[in-house]
Amino acid sequence: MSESHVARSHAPKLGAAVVTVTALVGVLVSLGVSVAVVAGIAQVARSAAEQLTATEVGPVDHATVNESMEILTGKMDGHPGWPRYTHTSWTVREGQTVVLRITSYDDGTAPLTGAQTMYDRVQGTLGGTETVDGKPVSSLPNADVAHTFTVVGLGLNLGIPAAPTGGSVTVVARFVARRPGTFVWQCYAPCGSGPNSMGGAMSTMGWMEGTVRVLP
Ligand SMILES: [Cu+2]
Repeated sequence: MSESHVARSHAPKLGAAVVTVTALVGVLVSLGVSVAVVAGIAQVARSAAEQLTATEVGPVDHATVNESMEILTGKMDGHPGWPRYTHTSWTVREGQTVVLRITSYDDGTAPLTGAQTMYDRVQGTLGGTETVDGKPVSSLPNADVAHTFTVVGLGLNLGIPAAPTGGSVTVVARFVARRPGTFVWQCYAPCGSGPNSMGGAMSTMGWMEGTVRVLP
């Protein structure tokens, strides 16, 4: 059962509570209880209702949340030939604007091949762009691609270019998680080992794949 369903199913109860308080206030006033005391009771009832709402429905979304990932080289993570994303699993709320910052230290390229060349285009972000070291782009030259951050279930695709040797490159993108669920993200650039460079890090959870959880 989704949380929004929980919230909805509690709404009538909350409404009933407010009606009850209003009725009670009317009775107390007619009994001659001071207006100040009645106002106090109403205030307590209201803040209890607000607390209930805050606990059960959760914070109102449309807020902006920040998520930061890094891409380490195989040398940096102790597994030569195995580049790795950090912070591979994270959770946001449906409707939140996510500012995703990916800093890569990997200077190797892994140009996309075949049908996967479509992943050199930025997709699913606000404005259809990402920034690369502050410069907005809507796609990357395929030869520059080192990794992608691709969440098929959310229609999101970011390209990560190779970093300058000994330095880093930072990609920032904004997107709204519009569907609740748990979505696997993957890198689609052939940055792994073995046949077609699709083994090793490319096929290992916590290296070039992970999950994005979107709470309803
Ligand atoms: Cu990769």
